[in-house]
Amino acid sequence: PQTTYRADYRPPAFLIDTVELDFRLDPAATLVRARLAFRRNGPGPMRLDGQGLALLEARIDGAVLPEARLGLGADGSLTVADAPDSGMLETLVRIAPEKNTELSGLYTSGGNFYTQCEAEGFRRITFFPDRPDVMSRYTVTITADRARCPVMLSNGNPDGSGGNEDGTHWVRWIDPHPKPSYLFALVAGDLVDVHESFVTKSGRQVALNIWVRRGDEDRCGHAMDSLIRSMRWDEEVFGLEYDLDVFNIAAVSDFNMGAMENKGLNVFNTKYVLAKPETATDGDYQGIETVIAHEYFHNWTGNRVTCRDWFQLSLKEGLTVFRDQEFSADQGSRAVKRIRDVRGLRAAQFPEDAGPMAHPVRPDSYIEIDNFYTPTVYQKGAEVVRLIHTRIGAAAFRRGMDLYIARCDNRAVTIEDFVAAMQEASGVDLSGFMGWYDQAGTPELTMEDRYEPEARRWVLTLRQAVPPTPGQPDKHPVAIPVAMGLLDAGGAELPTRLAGENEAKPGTRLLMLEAAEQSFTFEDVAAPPVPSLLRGFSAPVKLKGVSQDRLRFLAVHDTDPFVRWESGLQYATALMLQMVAARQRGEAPGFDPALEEAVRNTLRGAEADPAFAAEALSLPGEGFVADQMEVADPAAVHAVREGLRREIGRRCGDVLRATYDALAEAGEYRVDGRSIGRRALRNACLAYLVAAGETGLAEAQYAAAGNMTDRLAALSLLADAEGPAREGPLADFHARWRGDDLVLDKWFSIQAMSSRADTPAAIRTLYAHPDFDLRNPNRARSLIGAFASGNPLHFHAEDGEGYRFLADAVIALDPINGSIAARLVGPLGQWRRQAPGRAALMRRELERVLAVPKLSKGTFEKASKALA
Ligand code: BAL
Ligand code: ZN
Repeated sequence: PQTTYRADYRPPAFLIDTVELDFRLDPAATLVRARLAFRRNGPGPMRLDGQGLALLEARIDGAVLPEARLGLGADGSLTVADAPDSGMLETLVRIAPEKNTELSGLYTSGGNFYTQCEAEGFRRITFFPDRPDVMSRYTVTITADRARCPVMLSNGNPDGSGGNEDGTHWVRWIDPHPKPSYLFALVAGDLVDVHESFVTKSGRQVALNIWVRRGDEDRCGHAMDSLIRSMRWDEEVFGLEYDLDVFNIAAVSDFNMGAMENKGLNVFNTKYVLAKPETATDGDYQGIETVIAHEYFHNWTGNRVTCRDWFQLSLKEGLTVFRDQEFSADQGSRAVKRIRDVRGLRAAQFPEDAGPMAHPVRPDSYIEIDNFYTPTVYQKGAEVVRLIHTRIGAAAFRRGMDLYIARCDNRAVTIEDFVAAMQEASGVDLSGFMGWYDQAGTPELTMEDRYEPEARRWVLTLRQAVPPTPGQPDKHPVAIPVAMGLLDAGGAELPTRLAGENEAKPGTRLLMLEAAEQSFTFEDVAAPPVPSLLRGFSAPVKLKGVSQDRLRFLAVHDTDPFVRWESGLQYATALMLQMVAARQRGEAPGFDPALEEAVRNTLRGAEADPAFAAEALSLPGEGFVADQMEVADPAAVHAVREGLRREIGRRCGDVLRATYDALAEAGEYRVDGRSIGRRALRNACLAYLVAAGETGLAEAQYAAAGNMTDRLAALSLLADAEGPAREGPLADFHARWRGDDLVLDKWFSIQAMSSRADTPAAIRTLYAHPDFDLRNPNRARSLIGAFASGNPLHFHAEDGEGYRFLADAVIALDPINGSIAARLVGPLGQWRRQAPGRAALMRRELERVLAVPKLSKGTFEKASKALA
């Protein structure tokens, strides 16, 4: 397959100013007539992307194009010879939505029609220069059987509808805003809507609709509420107002991504729309709020201002993730939100940055762009936007956003355009931040300090190094903002004065590390201080050189909640690594009493912020601990972590039980931050108590639970148990929810992640279960993805059965949906960090995948790069 390089970018030969699309919907044979008003923009032939389209007719300015002027490429594209410099190109094509299992382009799900066009799905609908720098105004007319498709939606505002004598009807939609083809959408079928209205800050009325299958109407309240809060927040924080008369959201259960920001018609995975307390966990509720906000915020950062080419993907995704993170932080506890985001970054992005698919936030090349919707482009991209925000401050950032939008509205631009706007608005030189966009790898930040008592001076030395990554052996220093403060021996925050400054500053201050090594000298320091670095995780780096003593101190005393949490996590991680090493030497791992003290301390202060306490109580994950090892040992890490959980549960049983009992839900179920925090803390206590042998408590909670959060928390603990304590609740859960896809996904995932010895065999049984459906991406992820990414113990089973299962599943899925298969194959790429025996088994499975004839280019790219 062909590689596309960023350096090869050329402007399009032709622009398309207006697009008129006429759809005659039929699951087996949909007809699409397109009228494109084109004009020359640069040198080159008229080449239109296309994939799997049956061309029935082609005309320019009304004249039929003879076959001799039409070149159909092996990739499905269409080249028109001797095209004039401007005119109207008209094509008629036939497609078969019901045969489209890739779920890219126009497809059917449950008898309804949906589209997914990002990144390159529009070419599966009609011939078009399917690239984001071709922005056009669309008019869309849809005709379909009235009974089958009472509802027919597209982008923009409705512009008329009518009936035909043959039992069909039509609707027309006009989108007044120019947009790239990846933002086109069509939804049609038998859907019902939940509606509200919203008045923008300038007084414009907007109709808000969420379209779902009949019967799901009672599960849209949280999504609608989140949408309204997002719209208000974007007006208040960024001054950005919605720009159409309607905002439609359609939910579909077969969907490759989480959701899609199509202009005026967002299409959502049902997972990020539907929720009621009996079926959705607190995590689901939070996911809905985040994704609804994210897609809505794209209306300006992505849609009105879009990307010039797909290498700039983080221009819209990093910025929009930053915006949704800020929105969620403003809805509840900023500190807890930051902790969760950093946890997510470390669980997914740091390993990617250290693995075979490591790529810069702005990649240099790709084979399949779908493979670059990654934690690096999204989450690290958001961190880079946050670095700029931290460096220039909120007020300058807002001015920068105003300038960016004013200057780039209705244009397809680059990351340079964004950084230039921030630089101009702030007056700060941001050139040192470009390395964050162009270099892969997680920088390592090492600290060293010395105290000079006679001079009352404290000197901090910071060094940075970015490890080599595939294709990038040599790295340059980047700009790293280090938010920091100093504590005295009693834990009080000290004012700080750097050499050369006239006055001491109170609280947190920002140091800018711009070279490979820099020292910072602090004056008037009466005694050796304890430094608190990277407050709020001010940069996505790995901090080294902080002693265990200091971590213990900071975990209790720091004024910054993030550093308190982080210090506890790093302390526990170092401890677990020592225990793993002891175990590998055949020694008893022992128990550090500081952990018991930390748990008791956390529970004593838990009432003030239960969500924070729940975070502080969670031990580092198995994946995170294994990632810190030169050669991972998943079984040893699992054994050490389980042993610690058991020991903490045993030693702290009294306070854990008291907290568990005190937090019992009283009154009505609520999903506000405090209630969510209380449930999280209670379930964290339950997990320790069950680890110490109190399985009955989980059984009782499962049976009595009035909401999915508590029910699932109990069930996931019981899934590791033996005998009827496990089988009864699992069977009950299945019987109760077998008609509900989203809940049934949880049933599959819980079993896929079980640590029981029979899990590898159980996975095969679940794969053959009548409720398992490889064609449904959520279901495929719920079993295959949950196992390979969420069960390191069994995925890395000594005999290679976990790897074999994953490869079998990828090979079966690839011809159905290559995009999802490519996503799932990823964990096999971790072989370099495994012991030689496991590494060889993983490589063998990658080779088996690569040997499959007609492998999708996405899976080929992932598997071949993993082996390289
Ligand atoms: N643009 C793809 C889905 C999302 O990031 O919003
Ligand atoms: Zn996005």
